[in-house]
Amino acid sequence: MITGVNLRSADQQTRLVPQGGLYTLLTRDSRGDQARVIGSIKNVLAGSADWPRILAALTAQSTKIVSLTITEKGYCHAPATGSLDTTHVDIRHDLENPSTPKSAVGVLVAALAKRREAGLPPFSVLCCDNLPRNGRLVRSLVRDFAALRDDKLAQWVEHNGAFPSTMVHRIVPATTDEILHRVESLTGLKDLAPVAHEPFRQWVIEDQFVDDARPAWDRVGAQLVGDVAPFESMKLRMLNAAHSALAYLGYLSGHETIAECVGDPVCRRYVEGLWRDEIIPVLPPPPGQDLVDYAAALLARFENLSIRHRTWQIAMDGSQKLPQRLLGTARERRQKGLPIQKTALAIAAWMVFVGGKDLAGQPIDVRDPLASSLQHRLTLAGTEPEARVKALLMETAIFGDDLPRDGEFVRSLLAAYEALWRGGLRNALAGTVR
Ligand code: CS2
Repeated sequence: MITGVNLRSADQQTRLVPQGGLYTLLTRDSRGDQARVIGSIKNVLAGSADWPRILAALTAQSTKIVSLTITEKGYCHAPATGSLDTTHVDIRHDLENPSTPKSAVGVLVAALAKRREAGLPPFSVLCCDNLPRNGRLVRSLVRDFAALRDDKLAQWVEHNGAFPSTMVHRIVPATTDEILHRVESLTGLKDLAPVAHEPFRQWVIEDQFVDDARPAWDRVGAQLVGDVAPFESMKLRMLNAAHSALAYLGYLSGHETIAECVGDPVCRRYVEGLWRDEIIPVLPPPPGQDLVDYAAALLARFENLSIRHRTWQIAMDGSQKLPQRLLGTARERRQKGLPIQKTALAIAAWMVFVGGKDLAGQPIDVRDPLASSLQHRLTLAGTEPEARVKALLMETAIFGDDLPRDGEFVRSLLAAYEALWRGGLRNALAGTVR
């Protein structure tokens, strides 16, 4: 039995509960759309109003797994280092009010503490977000938060808990009215919570659960492996890196969707070059995987016109995404003395984007947990490209301590930013694929 929980908003609960938890999956590609009703969710709880019932569900003996899909920013960590952000307003709240937590980490720790008191084993925590070594990351966040409350609790979690890493891979754009109408016309049913997605799917899971308790996911296509890391780096540095690069460069080019970006020959050649020249040469593939084939398959998936995946949607929360998607590649290339021109152009496009105005001076709706800090740095920096780039590089939660001190990294970024700012986007893109 699956209980859905949303800590932030009651929106999904309002949609799903009257439907008995049923929702439609809409698989879309050039062959057409296919609808299938899913009946796995039995209940949906939301926000602080439901907290007693959320806690009861989390501390039930029958609860074996708590999976998390809360996006990168839901973890309240510093993206560059992975450490718990103890200055985060929700974490501060939860440390002061441990029995009525707001953050996911605070909720997990409150429930684990109760399970320990009740003599129950912990649940396994299954992180399904796009973060590097996501299980290990959540383990350390939970342990560090627990240690701020009670050392014994932290040790108990460390010894008894399980935090398998996972890699979830399927392109799923946000639901729009067009999707609601399409589902209704296909099924004759008014579904307020459908999910549209591409046909491709991949779920790689580290097989490490408390008391080995997990559903037989391997029987329905999941890959249960000893080490997820190579799969996850490949996905983050190939698919997600290309997504973010195209999101910023595409948005600034006036492209609304990823399919439009790869339909534009200049953007397409840029992303092919980014994979071929900069990412693949420093990425060890999982056993048996050819990265050139992988890139070709990604490009074909990006071309899917029925998946209207907006550049603006992917551009959101860049501060939480850049480190694992683009900066890891940049760092490794710099350590090897290799050029980073194309990677730098994507980072520079992010720098323009978070400035809140496109290259024609039109306002951009920037959504990012660090937006106000970034904006403040830019306001102090003024209008000169060099000052703006250097100001943004001071955001160590994104760039760490090392990259801002790497002269060649800074020079490459400056060159890319200037190329965008002074020469315009088309010239800058064309300049990297010559
Ligand atoms: C995207 C991802 O929104 C984004 O940042 O890059 O959601 C991407 O579609 C998924 O990771 C694909 O599995």
